[in-house]
Amino acid sequence: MGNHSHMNTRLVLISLLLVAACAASARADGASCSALAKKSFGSEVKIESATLVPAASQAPEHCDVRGVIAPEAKFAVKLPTNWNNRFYMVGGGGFAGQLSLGPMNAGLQKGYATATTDTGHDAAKEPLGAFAERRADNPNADRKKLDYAYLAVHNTAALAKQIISAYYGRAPKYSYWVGCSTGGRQGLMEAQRYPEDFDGYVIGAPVLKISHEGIRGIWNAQAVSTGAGAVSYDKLPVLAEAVYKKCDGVDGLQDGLITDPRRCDFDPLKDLDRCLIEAEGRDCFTWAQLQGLKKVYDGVRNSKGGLLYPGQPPGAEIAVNGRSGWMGSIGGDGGMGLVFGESTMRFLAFEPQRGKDWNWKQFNFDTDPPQMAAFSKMIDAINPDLSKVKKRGGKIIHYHGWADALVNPQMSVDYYESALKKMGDKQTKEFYKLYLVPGMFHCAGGVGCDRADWFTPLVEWVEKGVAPGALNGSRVEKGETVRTRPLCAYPEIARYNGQGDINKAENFTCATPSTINAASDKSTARQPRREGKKQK
Ligand SMILES: [Ca+2]
Repeated sequence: MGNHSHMNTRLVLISLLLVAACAASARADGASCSALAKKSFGSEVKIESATLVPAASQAPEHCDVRGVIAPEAKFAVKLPTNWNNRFYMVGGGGFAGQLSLGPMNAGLQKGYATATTDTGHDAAKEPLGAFAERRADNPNADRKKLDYAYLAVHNTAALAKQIISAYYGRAPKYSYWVGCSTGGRQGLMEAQRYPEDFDGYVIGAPVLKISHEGIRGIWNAQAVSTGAGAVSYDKLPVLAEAVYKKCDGVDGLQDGLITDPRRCDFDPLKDLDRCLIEAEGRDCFTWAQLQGLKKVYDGVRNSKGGLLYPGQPPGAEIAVNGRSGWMGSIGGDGGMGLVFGESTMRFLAFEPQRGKDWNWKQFNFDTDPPQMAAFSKMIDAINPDLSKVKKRGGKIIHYHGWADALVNPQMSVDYYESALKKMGDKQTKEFYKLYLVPGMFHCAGGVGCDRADWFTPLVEWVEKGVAPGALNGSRVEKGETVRTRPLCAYPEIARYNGQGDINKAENFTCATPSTINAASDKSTARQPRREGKKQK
């Protein structure tokens, strides 16, 4: 320190500026990028490559860092040369198992340092839940299950921040999570288990109770994908027409949208035409089909009538460009709802594992769900206590399409309600808002105003304290905006002002609806109806 005492302040300043200038220029030349590959980030981390990628249409110039966190969690961290001092991490989908490289570009283009993880396994080698299967050639099965449940996301977020600090010489000022579906669950899990990781979260259509999503996929398949109750996809237009005939106008406006499906008591036994003879006709359903559909809307129940999972809200049956919201999820061959459910039960849900020879027809709705408690505790993002997020100034924007047939939007409503109850209504809404989008399918698509910028309002909220009110939803068909509508923070809904173009947001106001007996309340309290002999 003796030498320094002889330096005058001016010299110190000049040398500091020189150091800063060198650091800035070194960043762009690729040397400091490739140097990351030689840097140690702990014994668990192996950096496989660090490459400076020139600017292209998808992304600006950035340092692309790839590697593995032991045992098998691959990651990518991308560091733009012109950094905005912020971190942006993207989530995965389904059983994950791959890097979400495409979604990183949205952040990268705005100057965010970004990260993604495959959550500890490679879906190309181990599809669906096979990564968790205990086999001689899969020694890390248990750890891979934990990594998929939550750990790999946290470890990757922590590592990404270390890499960011090493590269830029400073930590990110703000950190954001953006994900939908499994990515939504991952973000909620972070908020619940590791609230220190992020300042803001965009949580889309989260598979927050993934254990029970599996149960419901099997339930729906047993109801309408097999046996006498099977409903083929070509019957969905008839179903959709009946649903919208009954439910569209309940909100007071015939606009092709069901504002709140909980307010429409659609009942297949009353609202669909039964075939006169027990042979299926084009526009009618057999008694067995009606009963199967009733089960889908009523929800998953055990033999005593206890509700295990809420029923599908009406509205997702409708088709866009010939594709019904139910296709790939409910009806037909059971789609992903069934495939995911069965794989979950084979390899993740039970101890001991049921294994690859188990099939979905064997699921027992009385004895199996209680045996899934340990799995649920590990993987479901259902802890309503987010007070640590609030305490550190964190903010959450959560959205879900009301016409989502793959992940039931009622789960988002139930979780949000549980958070309001746990932390207080006003206190919760100060940092956490839920937006339900009428007519929107899983994450996007459908008949509603599904185009919305969820991220910019989140940043405004986190960094400037500007709380989001109604957000701007729009519907685009063939490149043209054909409808705009305010997306309202729950429990508010968009109400028509009574005059003006129903396709223009300006003619709607967010308003608090009168209290309803929510479908979930109703169904938890209600005993199953006796599905008797005669049709009403
Ligand atoms: Ca309507």
